[in-house]
Amino acid sequence: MAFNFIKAGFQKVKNALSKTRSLLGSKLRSIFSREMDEAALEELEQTLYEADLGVETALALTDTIRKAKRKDPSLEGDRLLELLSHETLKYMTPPKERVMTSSPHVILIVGVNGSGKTTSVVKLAKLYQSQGKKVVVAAADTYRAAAAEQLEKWLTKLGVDLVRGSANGDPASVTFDAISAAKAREADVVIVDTAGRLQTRLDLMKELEKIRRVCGKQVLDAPHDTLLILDATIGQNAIDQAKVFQEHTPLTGLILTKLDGTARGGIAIQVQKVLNLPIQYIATGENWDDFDSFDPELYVKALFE
Ligand SMILES: Nc1nc2c(ncn2[C@@H]2O[C@H](COP(=O)(O)OP(=O)(O)OP(=O)(O)O)[C@@H](O)[C@H]2O)c(=O)[nH]1
Ligand SMILES: [Mg+2]
Repeated sequence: MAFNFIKAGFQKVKNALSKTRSLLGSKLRSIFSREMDEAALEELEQTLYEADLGVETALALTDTIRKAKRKDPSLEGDRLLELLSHETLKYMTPPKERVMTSSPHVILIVGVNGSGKTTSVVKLAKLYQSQGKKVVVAAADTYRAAAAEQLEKWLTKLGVDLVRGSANGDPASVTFDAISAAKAREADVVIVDTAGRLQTRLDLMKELEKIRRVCGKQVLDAPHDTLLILDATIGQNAIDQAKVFQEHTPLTGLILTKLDGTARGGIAIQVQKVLNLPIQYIATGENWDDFDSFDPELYVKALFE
């Protein structure tokens, strides 16, 4: 049973990463099937770089292979590829185990426009619901009327409660109302969907601060999680965005979205190394079920196999 579950999870990650796998995986197989000379090592470094693992990581990993081969020239491709996976895993942070001690547990979802916040809110609500948790969602993106409607449509289908405010209302007050409702209904989790904001807009960053303060007034230590949504298809930009968000808002983790749409899935590795934040979830498609807890081991295996 457990084994089948792991196998199914692995298959899903593999499918989602098919674009990365066809680029990275096939190149790696070709490199590691040849004699590992300096030309092959250079190609390895270039390939890792192209898959968005980052310059430093690409260099460091290549150097590890170079040294291993120098130490033991009889090492074959399979063993070297295994070593590469093993070393890559060292850059990954497993997601934080979340023990929900507060009632309700408040999760704030932030990110730039179009990164996949609202979609991820719905997927996350479904995930918690499937674990038997009562969820309330706050439609704190009050800038676009369509935002709350999009949430309402999906959450009604799921049977998850949504708290909406008036159009152009104050996102902090919607958040306040949603947490009040969650307390009254004895909900376990509140997920707050916020408007897309460019990390360079100071006024919008201040607005986030206000939303956070309101959460803290309602529930001790809330928001318990502040998850930044990063679109994997924008590569290096995602990292730059995250750095600026991190300066303004304390983040607890990341959700990496649209992994199905990129051949540069190595970004997951670079993101963790540079930002020192765990990836909590990955989104791998537009369907509700294209969403999973991040498993570094499965991820690396899917990348390199
Ligand atoms: N292929 C793919 N598409 C996704 C994924 N996540 C989100 N999308 C799509 O990306 C688009 C934007 O998603 P939203 O969830 O509306 O993004 P948002 O961050 O809420 O956008 P704003 O509220 O406008 O800032 C939609 O067309 C989604 O279907 C994913 O993991 N894979
Ligand atoms: Mg949205």
